[in-house]
Amino acid sequence: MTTQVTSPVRVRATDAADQPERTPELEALYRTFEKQLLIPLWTEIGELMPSQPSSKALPYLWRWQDLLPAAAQAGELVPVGRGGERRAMALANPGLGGRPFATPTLWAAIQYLNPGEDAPVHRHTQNAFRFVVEGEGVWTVVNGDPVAMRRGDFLPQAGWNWHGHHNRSDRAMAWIDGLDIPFQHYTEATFFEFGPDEVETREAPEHSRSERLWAHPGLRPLTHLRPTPSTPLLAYRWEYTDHALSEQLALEADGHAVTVEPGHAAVRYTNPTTGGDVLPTLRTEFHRLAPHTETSPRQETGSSVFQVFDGSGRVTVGAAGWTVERGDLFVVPSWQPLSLATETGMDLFRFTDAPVFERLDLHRSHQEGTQA
Ligand code: GTQ
Ligand code: FE2
Repeated sequence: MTTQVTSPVRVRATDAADQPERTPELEALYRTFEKQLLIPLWTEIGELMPSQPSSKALPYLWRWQDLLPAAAQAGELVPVGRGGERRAMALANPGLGGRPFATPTLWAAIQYLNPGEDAPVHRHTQNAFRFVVEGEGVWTVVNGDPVAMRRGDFLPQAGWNWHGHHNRSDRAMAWIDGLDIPFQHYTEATFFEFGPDEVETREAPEHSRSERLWAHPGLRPLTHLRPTPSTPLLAYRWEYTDHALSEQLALEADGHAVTVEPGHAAVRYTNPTTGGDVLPTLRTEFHRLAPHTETSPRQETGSSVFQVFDGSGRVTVGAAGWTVERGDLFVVPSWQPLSLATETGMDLFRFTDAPVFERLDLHRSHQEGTQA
């Protein structure tokens, strides 16, 4: 008995320039290539080496008013516990073949925890953060340090730290998770470990130990002078982000050129030990548009996910466009021009894979009307 092994390799039919004539002899050669698992460059080059980035990911919008009820329904039907680990529902970009990936490198999910529930302790090499668009009552416990989560807070959590979440309130809470799961998946270099099933919940302090040590601008503990690749600060509180942005716009109104462009204030969350990005693979920022502001189109290599935190506006990504409001999430694929416009004013949280691209010298950006 013989087993028929079909080669997974196909020489692509292409209408690219400079292809040899498809004679019977050439077709036979291509079948020989396929049997030997060979693919010629000349049929692939257009796809593999395009003149500029052409992302498979599509611009796409998920509305909070649809996400939240679906997450709440999962809260009724799906227990959270060991094995499944998290009641998290990932945004699956329609261009990425049904994988739970928002972009080729970024994971974005809505996570939901009922009153009294624990998301069990684990650790993984994937870098993560939480961002809270509404609600409170969950403490995320990172290496035994309980960190309260409230609206507007940004909570980074570097790879390989133990973490679990506990809802100590009498109301369910939802938030978004951002991770580098897709990027790390391609690296085939990831590790994962289970910790205790229950989250340590004796303490529920207003401020985590990490904030008590690190949340003092410009002040570095003399016991911690060595730079670390990820931020040691586990919570960036809304009151500081809000104040930094309103002060930028106030300074602009006083005639100081401190904004990214007129009416557009922005801050980046940084690692206080380096001044660089909070996590080795993830960049996170917060943008505030004053009322009646329109940004000029900007394109960048690498991809982004945005969440509207407040206000409303109009988003244009390449050929796509949406009217957006609080909680809505949208994806900007590599090199697609993005512009934002608002009448009421709009606050947006953003995360990107830029640190990876910068470190590999693959980062490029272009903004209309500038040289940068
Ligand atoms: O909360 O620890 O959305 O490990 C995906 C993987 C959340 C988490 C996610 C995770 C977590
Ligand atoms: Fe996790």
